[in-house]
Order: sequence, then C-alpha cells, then structure tokens
Amino acid sequence: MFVFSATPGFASGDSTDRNSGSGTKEYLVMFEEDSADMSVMKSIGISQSNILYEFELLPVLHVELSETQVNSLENHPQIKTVEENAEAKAYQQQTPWGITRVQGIAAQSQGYTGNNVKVAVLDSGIDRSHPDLSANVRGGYSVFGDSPYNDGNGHGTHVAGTVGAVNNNIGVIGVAPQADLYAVKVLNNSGSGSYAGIAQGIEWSINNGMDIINMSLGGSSSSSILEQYCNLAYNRGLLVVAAAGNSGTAAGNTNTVGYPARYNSVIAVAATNSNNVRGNFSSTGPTLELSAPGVSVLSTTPGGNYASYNGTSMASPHVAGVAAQVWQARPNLSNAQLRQILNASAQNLGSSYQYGNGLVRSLNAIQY
Ligand SMILES: [Ca+2]
Repeated sequence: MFVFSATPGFASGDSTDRNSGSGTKEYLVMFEEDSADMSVMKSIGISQSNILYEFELLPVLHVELSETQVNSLENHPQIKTVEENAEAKAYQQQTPWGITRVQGIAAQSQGYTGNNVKVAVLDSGIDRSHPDLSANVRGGYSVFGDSPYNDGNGHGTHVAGTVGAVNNNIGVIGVAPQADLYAVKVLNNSGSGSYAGIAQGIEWSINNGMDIINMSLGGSSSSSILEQYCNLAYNRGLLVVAAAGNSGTAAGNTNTVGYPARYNSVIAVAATNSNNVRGNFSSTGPTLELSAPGVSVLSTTPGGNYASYNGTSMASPHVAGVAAQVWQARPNLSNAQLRQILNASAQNLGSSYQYGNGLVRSLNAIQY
C-alpha cells in the first residue's frame, strides 16, 4: 500500500522592510513612563520632523531613526521597546493554476460551487480546524478508531483543499468551494493503509449517503473484494474517482495504473502540468480515463498552512471537484451519465494510453 503523492514544494512567507531612504527606517518606540518624553528624542538628535505620529493611549512614537539612534534608544533607561515598523497587507486568496485550468472558476462564476454535494475523501484524514477547510468539513470516520479523523500526515488535507477549499480572503480556493467534505481516514499518520481499510471506507461512504468518493491512493496488487466494493459503490449511484498512480516512466508505454484506479467502476486520473503535458511519474495504461492538474499543485496543509505537491493524488481531487460542480448544475444525472459527460467533454490531449479522454473541463461538462 502506498499513497500516490507527494513531494513537498514551496510555501511562501512575507517579510519586507519599511525603508524610508536616506539611511533611516521607520520604528515604533515605547517609553517606560506613562507619556513620551521628547527630551529623550532630542538628546539623540531626533527632530520633530522625524516623528511621524505620537500615539495617545500608549506612550509610543512612530519615528524615523538611523541605526546609531536605534542603538542609543535600545540602551536608554527611559525606553522600553524599539521595534522596526513591519509591513502588513490585506490577506489575499490565491487561485491555484489547476483550479482555473479545469474551468472550476468559470463554473463557480455561474453559481456552481458544489453546494450540497457530498464528497468523501478517503485519505489520511482532514485538518478540520484549517481556516480554509473548516466551514466545509461536515463529518467523517476513521478506520483506525482515532477521533475525530485528524490528519497526522498532511496528504488528506492537501487533497481536500483541491476539492473544496473555502472561497474567502485567505489561502487558496478549491474547485468546489461549497462542497460538503467528509474525512474518511483510511491511511494512517504515515500515509499507509490497507485494502481492508479502503473497503471499510467505501462501505462507510455508501452507508452515509456520499455522492462522490475520491481515492488519492492505491496499491500494485489486485483484490477481488476491493473491486467488488468499488462496484458496489458505483451500482449504488456514487461516482468513484481514484489517482492512477505515480509509477509512470518517461516513455509512458507500460501499463502501470494501480488499484483501485484500474477497475472498470473507477475513474482513473492521470496528472498533467501547466502545459497540459503529463508528469513523467503519472501512471499510464489502457484504463486511464481523465487527466487533471497534478504538478505544482498548491493547496492546504495542516496547521493552517499551504504547500505545493506533485502527484496523481493531486490530480484526482480536481476531477472530484469538477464532478461536484456538474452534479450541482445537473442533479438529475445518474452517476453513469455524469461519468459519460465528463469523458465526452474533456479536452483531448493526445494518446489515451497517457491521458485517457483528456483534461477534465467543468463548464464544458455543464453545457454538454
Ligand atoms: Ca480560501
């Protein structure tokens, strides 16, 4: 058993100096006394024009200082604190490239956000306290008995963010930012699990009224019972989506699609980059069905963080999110009809052995 992911990428942070030029920078200076004593400032050569603001409620000055003056103030008995004035920005939300590429944003702008569609994320759990996910995580289950299906690995939280990170003013946005996410923990905190656990997660998903199952996981051996569980979910009306696997080669001419993606009842998803070219790691074979972004995919990670990962694990949730949008738009479709439309409306990218029917496209599917 292994997880189809995930090489950590970059998380970015901000740090910018406020530099007003001419060898001075802006500082906030706090006095020990109840009010600012201007004579202290004059004693180190600071004129009124260097003082940008005098606060009222605390003895604080906003002031331009040279490095020498900072040193003098830091050692001055009447000064409590000297700190450089840091830059702050309005929090902004980024749109990961893949969300746009699968027409997720275009479909959202027509009102299709996955609202009321239930997506089971069979994975390592979800960090339900993540500010970009908490509004959408509606429940879940752990086959390991730990409660409440917390993500001790990070993989499941990343996958969940691609399906449905919240549309707010922070972090990222998912394909279906109002989908109902369910954390079905079938991978432990090391990212490993078993076919028994996956089957148990599928059973939970059927019994609890899920609409879509995303499995960004798999193994290299077949299992009659796992296949029958996938078939059972499909026959009960669920759409079953899985990562094809990361066992691809540069030539891409050998059948390396894993299980459960290889089963007929499961949509096997390959990974493409921002040029719509397959990642060399992306498994190939005759059972590939759709392609989706899986290289440099920015999404949520535990602790309120974000990171870019590669893998067919990152591609599969793009398809699950698109399916949630299309099902909201066309609620009378059966799972088989929805699947047929996703395939027929995909953008042909070349060899079906490497790309299946091509890049999944939400708006094209909604209008198909
Ligand atoms: Ca967000």
